[in-house]
Amino acid sequence: MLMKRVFPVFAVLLLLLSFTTALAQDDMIPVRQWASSATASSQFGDISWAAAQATGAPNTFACGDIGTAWASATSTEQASLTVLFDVPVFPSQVNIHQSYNPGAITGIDLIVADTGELLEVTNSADPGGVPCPGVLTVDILGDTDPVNGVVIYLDQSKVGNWNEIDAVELVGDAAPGVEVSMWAEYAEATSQFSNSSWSALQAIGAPDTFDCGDIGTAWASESSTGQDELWVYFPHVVIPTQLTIYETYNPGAITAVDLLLPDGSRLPISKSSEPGAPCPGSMILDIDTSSTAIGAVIQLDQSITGSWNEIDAVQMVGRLASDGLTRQWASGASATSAYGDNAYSAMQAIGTPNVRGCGDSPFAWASESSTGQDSLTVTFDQAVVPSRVEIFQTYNPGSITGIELILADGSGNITVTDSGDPGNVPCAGVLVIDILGDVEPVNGVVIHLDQSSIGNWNEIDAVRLIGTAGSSK
Ligand SMILES: [Ca+2]
Ligand SMILES: [Ca+2]
Ligand SMILES: [Ca+2]
Repeated sequence: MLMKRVFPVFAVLLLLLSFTTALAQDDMIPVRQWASSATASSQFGDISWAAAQATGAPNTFACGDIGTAWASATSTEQASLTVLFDVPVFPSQVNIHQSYNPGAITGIDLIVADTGELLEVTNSADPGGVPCPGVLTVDILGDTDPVNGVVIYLDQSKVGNWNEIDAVELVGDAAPGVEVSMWAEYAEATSQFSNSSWSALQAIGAPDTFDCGDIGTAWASESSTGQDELWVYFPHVVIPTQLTIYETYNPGAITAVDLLLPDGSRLPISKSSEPGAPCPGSMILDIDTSSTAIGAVIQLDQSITGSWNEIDAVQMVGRLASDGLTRQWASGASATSAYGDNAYSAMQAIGTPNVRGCGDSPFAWASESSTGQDSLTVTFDQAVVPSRVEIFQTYNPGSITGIELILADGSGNITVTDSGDPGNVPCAGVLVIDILGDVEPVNGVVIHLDQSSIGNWNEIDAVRLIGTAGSSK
């Protein structure tokens, strides 16, 4: 990763406000989260249109009968979709992203984390008029116990066709110290066997490799006997208590595991060499630390096993904490041009990284012309006093000429001086722009590119904004 420090130019206004909100956050930690697991009364397929297609950030950016959203078995049935979340919260809002025939939702229940009790949310039926694709927002009024799930009820006879659901977001406040169990949300590795099967991103999310074998839904390094590292990142900062590594081929090569701390440093976990595990099997590390963590680095020496030690998934359990920073992936996007309306559209820069290596991918934004001057604008749900912008590039990095920050109060943009790509970001790789100095709260970034300088598409897979909460939510 490249650390680029830049010195933006602007006035100082926000010190007092950011200080006040930092104090208020000592009590509760604001959390926005996408569903991490899902089940349904029925589903159209085991992979496409399965309930699991409603987990994670939105990834269906056109209105249509598209398999990256959940659909019930038949088109006009009464159905329910149950989604669960990593962090129990005092809820304030549920956002239901629909990608086909909105209008069938008759109401929602919330699931109480401790008891599993269902709480009916009154007046939560779709009132009509939600665009497609579009979001049904249900504001939760009144106090509840912490909840970690939502049940969505549909009567599709109302719309006469499938009402497909792409993603569900739960917004609320969490108590510090509450136990969180979570899967990696993105991953990178010192090498990967290919840009699709066996890529590092095959190690994110819940396990999806259920047999012992050389199977492409797990990460594998380039060389079968190589020394490699797999870096995994989680969606929430915790004081970790346990790390579980799901191995699906030749366990035995893990020589050490480090925690990744929020400041980017590494902290070794004691007794983290591989004792050997069944295959498929779990290597479970109990962790005793007072440090906060947001990721882990798994080190392997496959000369020990003489063959690939493949890793399917990594889970971290811990107590929710906050280092005062809010980390957000883009939730909205537009561009001066795009190569496609869905594939390659600006929307493909929303959410967590989902391009599995360096290459021309429809899951990243690409401009219409391979040599054009273009800009990509991404927006975020929460305004923050920015400390860092990370631009995940998956094809021909090098053409970014600079960025602007969009002020949350609508008063304009701030040009970040000297924020162009210095030309040594790897592919795939991240351009990191540290924002120094005091800035008013921002909720968007404009990225300018001049692709004539490289003569090919500079594709952007994802954008993350890191900062301190700069306004009340
Ligand atoms: Ca989806
Ligand atoms: Ca996997
Ligand atoms: Ca993407």
